Amino acid sequence: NEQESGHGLALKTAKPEVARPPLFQVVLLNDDFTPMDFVVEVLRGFFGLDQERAVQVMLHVHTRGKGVCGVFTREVAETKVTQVNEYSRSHQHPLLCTMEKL
Ligand code: TYC
Repeated sequence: NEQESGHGLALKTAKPEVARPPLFQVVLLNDDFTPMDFVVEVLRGFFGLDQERAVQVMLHVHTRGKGVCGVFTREVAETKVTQVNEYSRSHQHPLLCTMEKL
């Protein structure tokens, strides 16, 4: 960002540099009770996955214990986590959604 301007003095120039915000994975955790169809509906409805990708992610969570729903900036990730957990609770399911900094 320093530039030589002929008289030997370095001047700060205005290179349009923008900081990339920290990113967060939104993660679903497995449990023994939430129906598979409900998890697929959550992945479609809150994360915009198509049926095939939603089933893949749900089965990954089911077999591996957790799985990534998407990657977002902090505010968007926090909103997804809150909305998914409230939605699951309102349907009496224990499904847990969390976030992890990348
Ligand atoms: N393990 C659940 C079942 O057998 C299905 C499930 C998948 C639950 C993913 C939660 O995040 C989850 N019905």
